[in-house]
Amino acid sequence: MKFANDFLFGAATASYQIEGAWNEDGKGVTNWDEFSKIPGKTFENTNGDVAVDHYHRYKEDIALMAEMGLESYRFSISWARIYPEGTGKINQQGIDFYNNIIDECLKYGIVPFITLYHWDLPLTLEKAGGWLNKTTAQAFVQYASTCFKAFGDRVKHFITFNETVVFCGHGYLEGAHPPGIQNDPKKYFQATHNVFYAHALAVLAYKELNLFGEIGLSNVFAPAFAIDEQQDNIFAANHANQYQLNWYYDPVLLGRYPEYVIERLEQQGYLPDWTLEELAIIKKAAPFNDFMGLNYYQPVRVEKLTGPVQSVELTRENATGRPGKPSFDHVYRSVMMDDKRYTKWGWEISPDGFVDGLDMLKQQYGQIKLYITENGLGDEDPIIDGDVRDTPRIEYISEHLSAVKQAIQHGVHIKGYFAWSAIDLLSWLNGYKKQYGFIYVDHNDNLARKKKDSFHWYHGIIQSRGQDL
Ligand code: BGP
Repeated sequence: MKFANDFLFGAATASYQIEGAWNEDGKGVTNWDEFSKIPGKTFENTNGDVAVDHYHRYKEDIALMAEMGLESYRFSISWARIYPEGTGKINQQGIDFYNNIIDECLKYGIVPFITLYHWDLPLTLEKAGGWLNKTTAQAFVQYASTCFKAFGDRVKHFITFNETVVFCGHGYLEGAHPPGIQNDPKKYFQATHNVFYAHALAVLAYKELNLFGEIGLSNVFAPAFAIDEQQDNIFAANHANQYQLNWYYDPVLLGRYPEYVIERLEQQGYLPDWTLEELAIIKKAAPFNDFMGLNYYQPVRVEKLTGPVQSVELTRENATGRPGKPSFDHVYRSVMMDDKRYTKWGWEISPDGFVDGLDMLKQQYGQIKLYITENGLGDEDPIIDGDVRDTPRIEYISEHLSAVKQAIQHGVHIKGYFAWSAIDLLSWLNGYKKQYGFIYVDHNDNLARKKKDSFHWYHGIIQSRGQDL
């Protein structure tokens, strides 16, 4: 089977991880500009001040993407370039920058796929309460509408938010992302609700403009599976899916929150403060949401917790993907299993979990339109005689594209695949050591770009529309 001609082969990046130029051309300061400079927060105290300098090298980077045959490029807009203070006055230089990126993509026939929020929040808004403050939702709609009007003539695919579970979870439970708060479930659930509300408002605002494009949201896709057939563990997996999956998919796709979670949050006193009007907006927007973006890296293997819970020290590793932590409510924990494969950072490699998860999603939500908006291998790539030999990445993407193929054959409606990432970039907490790109960036040689083995391989896959996978 070949992938259909309208299936998009793409790759993704995010503003903070790639652009640099953190204080240039009128850009405001963001939560990440501040947070990454607190000693010990990131690996080797790396930050995005320069990142891989895409801000100045975007022409070279997009030319390479075109050479690779990329059909679509998913990138994010830094809110603080458009509104340095989050709201108020627009910074024209920010609009110009993204217009240049879009036009450069279109020059090569690359479809621009825009994420509006990939975690870099203008610091002024963070200081005013960030996602706990409902005015942030209003500010987001203003910012989003400005982007729709400025770019919507040429951009036909908008993602409102990237991975709500991550920036809220890391922000209010693990304290690993800004605002760095630990163990505060009440705040965590409140922030998620404010984000769903902002998403719904943005969807409605977009549809009012009649721009004839599509809008959706990108969620983490980490389906939970029980480690064995035991009833307790099966219960734990269902519980995990309710909190980690349905809580994030239901409001966007169905316009309501899962009853199972609501009941428990009510008992525990963690129910967000929401108004009937906000719930009505979420409901109204759901039918207008055009697609769901899935960021799949790994499934979760879960085990029911019994007896007293041993507290696990939060490390950068287990806060960012390595299994081992108990859930916030101490119902289950994620585990590593002897018969599974893992990356150097302890993330499970499971194309089968991908197919099973996609089948489960179809069962629950029907044939909704999906894009795989992230998938890829974080690795330390070997350089042999000057060439970047990233064979494990080729294997990883090959296996996962085959999984996508299988799912399509099962009737799952997937319209595109975006590898993470187009080019090596800054990993939020893991610096430059953890690489994901098809294009290597040499930090010892003025950030020179170099094509990896996977660059040529992906080119071939796109050319043949994945026929040989
Ligand atoms: C996703 C984020 C990306 C990217 C990726 C890899 O959660 O959307 O921005 O960072 O994960 O994560 P990491 O860099 O931690 O390996």
